[in-house]
Amino acid sequence: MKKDWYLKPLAVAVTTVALGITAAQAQEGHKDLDESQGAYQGTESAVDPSAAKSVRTPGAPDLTEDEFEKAKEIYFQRCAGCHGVLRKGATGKPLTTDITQERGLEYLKAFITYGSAAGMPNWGTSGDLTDDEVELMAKYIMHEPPVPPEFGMPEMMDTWEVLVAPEDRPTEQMNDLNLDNLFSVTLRDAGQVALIDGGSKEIVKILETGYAVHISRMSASGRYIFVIGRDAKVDMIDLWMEEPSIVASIKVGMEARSVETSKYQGYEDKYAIAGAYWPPQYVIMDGQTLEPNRIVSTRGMTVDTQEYHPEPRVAAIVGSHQHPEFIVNIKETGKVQLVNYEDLDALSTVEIETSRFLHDGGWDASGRYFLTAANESNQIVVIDALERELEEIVDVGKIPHPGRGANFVDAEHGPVWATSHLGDNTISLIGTDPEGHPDNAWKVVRTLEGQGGGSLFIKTHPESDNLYVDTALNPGEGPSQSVAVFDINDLEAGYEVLPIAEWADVGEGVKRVVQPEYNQAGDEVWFSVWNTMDETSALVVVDDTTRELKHVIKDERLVTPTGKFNVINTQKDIY
Ligand code: DHE
Repeated sequence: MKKDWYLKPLAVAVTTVALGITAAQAQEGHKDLDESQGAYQGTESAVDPSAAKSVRTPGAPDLTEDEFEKAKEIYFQRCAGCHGVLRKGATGKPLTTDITQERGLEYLKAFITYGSAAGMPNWGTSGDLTDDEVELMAKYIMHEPPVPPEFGMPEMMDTWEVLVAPEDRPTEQMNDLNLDNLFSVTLRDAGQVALIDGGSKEIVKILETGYAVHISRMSASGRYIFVIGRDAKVDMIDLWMEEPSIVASIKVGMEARSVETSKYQGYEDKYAIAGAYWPPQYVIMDGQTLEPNRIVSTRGMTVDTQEYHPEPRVAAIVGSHQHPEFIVNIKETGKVQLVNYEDLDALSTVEIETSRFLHDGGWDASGRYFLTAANESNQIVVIDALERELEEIVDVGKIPHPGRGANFVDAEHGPVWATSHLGDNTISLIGTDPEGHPDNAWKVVRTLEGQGGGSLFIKTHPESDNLYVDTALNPGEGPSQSVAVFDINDLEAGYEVLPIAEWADVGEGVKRVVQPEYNQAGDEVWFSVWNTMDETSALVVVDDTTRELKHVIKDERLVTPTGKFNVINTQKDIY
């Protein structure tokens, strides 16, 4: 298999059709594929394939040890992100042996070769896998999945490092950086973050973090950046050091996506929490040293059929401002846990049944309601963090993917929170003001038409009149290399397209434009022009007032930039 798996846009198949289509249909290929979803492929799982034990399965074609090992590696690299390590399914359909053996080798080969009409990539016809590899994978998924080992306290303690003890850290900021306007930029395939000064646009420092680093989150104080890699490595960066530096690190599992700190008054930064995909668990740590304190498994029953799920992965986590608790999304079971951290020896948790396949989300403008995508359910779940209950489940477009969403005032409908979608071109605006606009609360009050499917992130800012929507995973070069921008005061006028990748002028490559992020003042919007590792990427800064190009940050160290996190906007949940 070509070793250029990272060249493909990172993503996870956002939907797959039931495995009910016939082999002939699969042979059809996916002519009507909404290719934005096809572009959204499983990224390499951070689970080390060699860690999983091999298991032989009756009813499956024989494989040599070497073949099984090779297939296992391909599966962890290409498939686990969608189908789960145990192949129970999530954003990708289940691939358990009762299904795969019933479908048979020829069907599976066709399905892997041609993909599906709604998101399973065409691994064969795209050239990603050779015919032999396709056959190998078809045979492999007819075997029982190997189960990676658990990762508990002993393993975590082995990885836990305090590089600078709290008592040895500065008591005041030792550099003259404007920390409020600093950006932490994910350099995904480099496994690094770049700290970039929002004023000078200079790279202040590049820090080594976890493998396929994913997101950055801020401490309540705004002093520390917490970065998590897909390998579940959490790095804590102290921005007050003479040079911002990593002061503590830990691995909380073998694969993870989310990290947060305690935000409730009196508990600010007392605790940190990280959520893992494998093993499915979250870990509460000391907020100053990352010392692991409590590990909680998320295995349990799904909200719909109440069936046991062995791999309910932890998706978005936010720190409540209403109670001393973390709000934890559990993807496959569809449960939101409110984890009260007042007494870690007697952890009290409210488990709210919502909708399956929870993913990302953010606060409404008041900071009371947490709106989060149940993306494979085409819904937005609204949690009332004050009353600690489910407020509403709102049907929206196909596969909502809001990032943290966008809060603004719709001239006609009042305060709204918006999400765009992976599976269609719509943008759903949900009323968020039950006091002032009770008739609009927790309903889609307006639906806008964007450039196309494949949208990952939407953003605005209290100082801005603009709403930016990316279409990073749209199959068309046009939409994937540009962004749409709406005038919040005239939404029905439609959008203007900004040719961001063209402005970056980086030459060849996929050049996906991803994730708008404002600066502190809210008068600049930064975009990543996310190219493949061996091509040139860039960050493009747009003047929010004129919507014109203001600056391009090009530097060979900017390898596959994706998420960008402005310190004050991330710290204060401004979006
Ligand atoms: Fe992300 C947020 C999971 C692929 C860039 N991503 C999140 C969150 C989750 C998640 C659960 C919310 C974290 C939180 O708020 O605590 N992401 C996943 C996946 O499972 C998925 C689909 C596939 C995978 O195998 O990882 C995936 N994500 C991607 C990408 O391919 C992206 C586009 C590029 C990259 O860097 O990997 C990507 N994800 C992001 C970004 C955020 C994010 C930039 C934070 C958005 C924000 O504004 O907070």
